[in-house]
Amino acid sequence: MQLEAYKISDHNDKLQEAHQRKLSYWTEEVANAEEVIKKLIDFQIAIPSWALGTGGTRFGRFPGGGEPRSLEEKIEDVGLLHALNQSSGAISLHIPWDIPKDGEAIKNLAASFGLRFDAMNSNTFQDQPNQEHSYKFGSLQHVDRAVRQQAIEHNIDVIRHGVALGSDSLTVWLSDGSCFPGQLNFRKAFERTLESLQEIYAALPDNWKVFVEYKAFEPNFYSMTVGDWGSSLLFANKLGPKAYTLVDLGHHLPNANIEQIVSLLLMEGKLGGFHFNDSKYGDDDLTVGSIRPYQLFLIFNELIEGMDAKGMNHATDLGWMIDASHNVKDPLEDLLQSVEAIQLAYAQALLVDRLALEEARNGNDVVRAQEILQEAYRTDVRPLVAEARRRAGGALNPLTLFRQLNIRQQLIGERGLKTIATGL
Ligand code: AOS
Ligand code: ZN
Ligand code: ZN
Repeated sequence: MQLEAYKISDHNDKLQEAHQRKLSYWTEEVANAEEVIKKLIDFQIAIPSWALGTGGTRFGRFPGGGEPRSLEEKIEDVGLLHALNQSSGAISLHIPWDIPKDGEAIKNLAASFGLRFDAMNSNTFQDQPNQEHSYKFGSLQHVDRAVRQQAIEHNIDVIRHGVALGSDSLTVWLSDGSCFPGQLNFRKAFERTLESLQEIYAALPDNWKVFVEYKAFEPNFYSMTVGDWGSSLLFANKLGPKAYTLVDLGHHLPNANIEQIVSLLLMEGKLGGFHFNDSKYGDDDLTVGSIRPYQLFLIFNELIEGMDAKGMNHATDLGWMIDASHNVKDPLEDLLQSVEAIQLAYAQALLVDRLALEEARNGNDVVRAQEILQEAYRTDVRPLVAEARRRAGGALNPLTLFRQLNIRQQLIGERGLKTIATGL
């Protein structure tokens, strides 16, 4: 389904007066409000194709209704999100879950919704029907050359699909590792993985990047071959200038200082992209900003500081993606919340008085430094984010409009109550 523009303008007209009242504080009192609005308009967050259906755990899955049954319907769903918030202008595909039958047609369909293709994701963590070799004991790290070769070829295939769609990056997340002490020679597993990644790297087109995603545990519970930012950075450095580290917020051991990791990776020019989500215990894939919003703000604070120090473009120089799994919420509602949470943290971080912060640091004024950060974090930037959406043609309140228009019920009407999207 397509969302007609008049539905958004009707909604905005009804909310305009109240919105204008809240916004006037910004436009009248705050010097850089216009700049923040412009940056928010440019900032797009890619939606993962695998988050459009209901997720599950190994204990079960409770599907919702009207889930997308095909790649075309996934694109349609992201198109709906983008129409509502004008900030979800890209989709990230996972192969083989999303193999396009006709690349050109899929590209055109996405373009008709104003969408482009963000990073392509390979999958060597599951066995597919008719697959010759199993990934039970790893893929790029496997002791058997034939298994490694199969996984390498799969990644190269994913690049090919991405080229046809106009994507320019590949995310490699490996579940490779070991479950028990003694199972694996860590050094040899690293070396085999590096060799395999080098073959994939060699197949990258000139303008492409490869993102090496790390994860502390799961599905392997004793060691992960790309287990932390240190090992990911080692791989990225050894591979070359087109290789970067990808930070998934849920992939750290408890209480890791992710903002510091981000700062150092940017310093090294090796931060490539993000998977946004939130967690309480592990890779919980909860809605970004729902558990630790202050941490999210601190991460954005370092992102802006580090990107500005390198003259990077906030909107285009890193891959911004969501990676979440919605077990109990409507996936589309959750994704609207996620995008908003990211925009709020970004806007708050743009408000940080960086000169004053530097001055406080140089004077060892710890209290003032904390106050400067918290001043920005405690500011209600929702009117700014809403204004950016309105100016771009989106809804002042996307979630409210999604519900008022009964979009989920309409999707159920079109697709049925018992549909299952491909993915986890
Ligand atoms: C797995 O934990 C990772 O976050 C990957 O990014 C993975 O490819 C994605 O979550 C889909 O399963
Ligand atoms: Zn991820
Ligand atoms: Zn994950």
